[in-house]
Amino acid sequence: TSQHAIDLENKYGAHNYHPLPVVLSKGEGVYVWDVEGKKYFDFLSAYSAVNQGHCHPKIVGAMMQQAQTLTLTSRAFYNDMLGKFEKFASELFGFDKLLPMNTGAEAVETALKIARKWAYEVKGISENEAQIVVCENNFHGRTTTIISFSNDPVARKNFGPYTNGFIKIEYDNLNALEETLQSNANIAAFLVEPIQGEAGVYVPSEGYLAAAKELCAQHNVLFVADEVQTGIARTGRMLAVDHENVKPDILILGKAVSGGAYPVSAVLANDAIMNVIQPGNHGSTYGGNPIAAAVAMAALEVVEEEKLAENAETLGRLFRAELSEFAEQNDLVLAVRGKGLLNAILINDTEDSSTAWDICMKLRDNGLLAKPTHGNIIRFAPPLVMNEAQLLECISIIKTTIADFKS
Ligand code: IF1
Repeated sequence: TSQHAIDLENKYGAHNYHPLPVVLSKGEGVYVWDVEGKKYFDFLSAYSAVNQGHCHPKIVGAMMQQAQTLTLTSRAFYNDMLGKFEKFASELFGFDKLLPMNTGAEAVETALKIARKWAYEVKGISENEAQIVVCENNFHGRTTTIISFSNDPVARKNFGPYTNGFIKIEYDNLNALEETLQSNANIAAFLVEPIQGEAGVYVPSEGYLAAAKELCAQHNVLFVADEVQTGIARTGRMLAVDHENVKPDILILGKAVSGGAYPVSAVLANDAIMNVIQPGNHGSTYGGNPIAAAVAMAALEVVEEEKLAENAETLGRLFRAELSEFAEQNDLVLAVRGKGLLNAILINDTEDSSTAWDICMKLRDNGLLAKPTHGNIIRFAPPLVMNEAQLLECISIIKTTIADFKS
């Protein structure tokens, strides 16, 4: 039963999460089922890892075939799948080279290392002086270096001493970026999320990313886009930076690169940057393994074959139109915001309230799974394989649940 599974995790698992009390045992497309057999719409998609839908047959098929053939060689030897994946993804995203890792945080770490090495060896910054500009309220993962430049006390506190070399500026503030780049000659890179996920699906002003990229170019600073959550069609384009025709100097991908089937992440850059990495500088036992390569190629093909970016764009517009209209008549919902199928609603309560959580519990009872980010924001991010009829059913569940909600 559900309770048994929850008890097991509570007793034997570290308490590093606070899950919604639902125990899932099966998934297919936009649906998941709990151990009692109740069916739900998944409106989290494993934080946008499952953009292609649960257990996509093409992705699972590629994984099973590769799993029966060759799973891991380490990078001490070549394997016959990695190069194919590197070529496929480099051409798809328009870069010379790709460096494969496993998780999003590792890919962010990789990008930071590349940016620093580039700063010393190409830009000519003195040893140990390089700075990386990041944004307030960022989320880039949970390693010691990454939390060093987080400003979330829960993610950071008592994990010090912290890694140096980061300058924090306000997100969506071009003046702050320009002033920082002008006043400091030791800046290697600007690391940014095209939409801030954990901050509550915070979409920057139109033109921000393009102007930020231009400022970076003027100052010989690398523009590094963390598309771990926003990438792979989630926001209505293959990459969120595509909305502003921005080409990052370094692109960080994770999550849906594998469609949720396997941990795969990647960093892409052109030779002038990527070639600073030489044997021994960086790596990972599992990074670029044959299963990862086969799964990622299949997962990226699905995005193109099933036109998931176009679908996310169309359904996202429908979702926001319907929910903003609802927000006007309902006191509990203040606003809806987002891009493509990465959206959030703002609840009329304080950040430390439990209202968003309580609404998510009711949504669960009504067959839709979503998770709050902060006490007053609910993120809505279904798999991109959803169709219009399914989305309309979900919108109806969300409206009814909130209209009936009493705190
Ligand atoms: C958790 C948030 C989402 C990310 C960006 C790197 C990573 C992430 C932009 C690291 C990871 C996750 C991890 C997850 C919660 C989640 C999240 F709410 F915390 F912000 F998606 F919105 N860059 N995001 O969003 O990737 O190492 O996890 O593979 O449980 O911590 P990872």
